[in-house]
Amino acid sequence: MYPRQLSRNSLTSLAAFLTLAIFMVAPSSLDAQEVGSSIAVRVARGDANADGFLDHADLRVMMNVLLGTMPPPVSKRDLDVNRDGDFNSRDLLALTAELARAGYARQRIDPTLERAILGDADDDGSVTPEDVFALAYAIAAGASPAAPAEAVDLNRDGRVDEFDLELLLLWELRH
Ligand SMILES: [Ca+2]
Ligand SMILES: [Ca+2]
Ligand SMILES: [Ca+2]
Repeated sequence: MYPRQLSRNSLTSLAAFLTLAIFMVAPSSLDAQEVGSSIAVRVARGDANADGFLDHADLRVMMNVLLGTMPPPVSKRDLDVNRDGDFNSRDLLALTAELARAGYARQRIDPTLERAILGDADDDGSVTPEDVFALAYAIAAGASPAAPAEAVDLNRDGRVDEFDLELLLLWELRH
């Protein structure tokens, strides 16, 4: 979904644009030390429509995301039902099996507590310039990045938006 190789030039251009943007909005507050630190996150595997339940509606959402007819409404972690670090047709099969195991009854989700790294938007285990791009692409596409929302909501206002992107970029520029 994202370009695998990102040039220095495109990062510099994005940095210049966002630095300008930062001067045009009220600065958000963030203890920049926190970016890169490990935090606990709630992950709801398979609850693709984020309604707190596992059922056929989630299968439909996952199928549409796989077909590219809708952006992922939740974090890729939430879609990674078989926990292999990726989201693909195997997760659709894993969710189908899970629904069958429960006799196709609607199940309430009990999210498992997992760890994530603050600012690691592409969820690869470290905070790098590629995370700025991953977050920028996700916000522009109206989709969720690979990381759980708690890991990229850097100003903790309950939304993942351009303010969080600015904070991540500022952190990247300082490191
Ligand atoms: Ca659901
Ligand atoms: Ca998977
Ligand atoms: Ca936010």
